[in-house]
Amino acid sequence: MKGALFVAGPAGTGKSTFCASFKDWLTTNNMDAAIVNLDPGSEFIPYESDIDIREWISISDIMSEFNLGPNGAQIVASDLIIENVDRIKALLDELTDYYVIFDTPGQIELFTLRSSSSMIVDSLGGKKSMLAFIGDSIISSIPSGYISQKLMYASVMTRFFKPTLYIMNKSDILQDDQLETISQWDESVDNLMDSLMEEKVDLRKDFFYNVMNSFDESGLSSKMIPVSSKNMFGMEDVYSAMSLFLSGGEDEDTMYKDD
Ligand SMILES: Nc1nc2c(ncn2[C@@H]2O[C@H](COP(=O)(O)OP(=O)(O)O)[C@@H](O)[C@H]2O)c(=O)[nH]1
Ligand SMILES: [Mg+2]
Repeated sequence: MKGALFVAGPAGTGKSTFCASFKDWLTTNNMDAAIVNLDPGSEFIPYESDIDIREWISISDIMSEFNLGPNGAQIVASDLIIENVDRIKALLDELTDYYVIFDTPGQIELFTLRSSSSMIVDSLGGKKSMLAFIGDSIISSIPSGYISQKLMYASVMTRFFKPTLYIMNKSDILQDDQLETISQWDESVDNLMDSLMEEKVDLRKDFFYNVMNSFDESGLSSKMIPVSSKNMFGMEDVYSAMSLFLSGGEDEDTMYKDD
């Protein structure tokens, strides 16, 4: 495997669509790429998976076996993924020169909050693992939505402690001036705070200023990469950011150390 990209994010932001488009972009550019579907609960996926967890885990079987509703079954299913790791690894061993993209469960907490997930990432991707957080452009176009998603991104980083790209998907839905405003928020916390105060006039600013400023100061956070999985916009930027890490540009041993 050349690299392992685990794609996480809130429901409906376009994780699965991004997986499909990024694989297409890689193969169109003469690279070998494969998708592993790690979402046992997905009913429809917009790609042909190379490895699919649904071959071994079925939500409806879990519901009847454990007498659970769909939500409880999704939680049990996420924890059962770990039991199939050796099978998946055996199949991954055949994908020597491949970039492998892992699609994760629809609801972000099913992946981010389960302790089994970081074991899954470590055993399947090892040192070549990184994550892509997929945020939604429409949510990001309002300051409080932008901040909420950045905090979710931080929760993914906290849990996995791996290099994590911040991808803003569905940028095709926004007007150019909206995209420009969001990129100004990404560049400068002062710009973001000015807009936030306009949205929420009675807000105490210090907390948000300090939280958002810490992203910049720590250097841990990746700059936002605007993407459209619908029209392939931004895929090359995702590849460049991924390559930078894989080629040692972002050294995984030092990136998260406080030195
Ligand atoms: N306009 C637009 N829609 C998108 C894009 N990516 C995904 N979608 C749509 O968003 C919805 C949710 O996508 P899906 O990939 O299933 O999201 P997931 O739950 O995060 O895996 C679907 O209707 C997709 O067609 C995009 O870049 N642009
Ligand atoms: Mg999905």
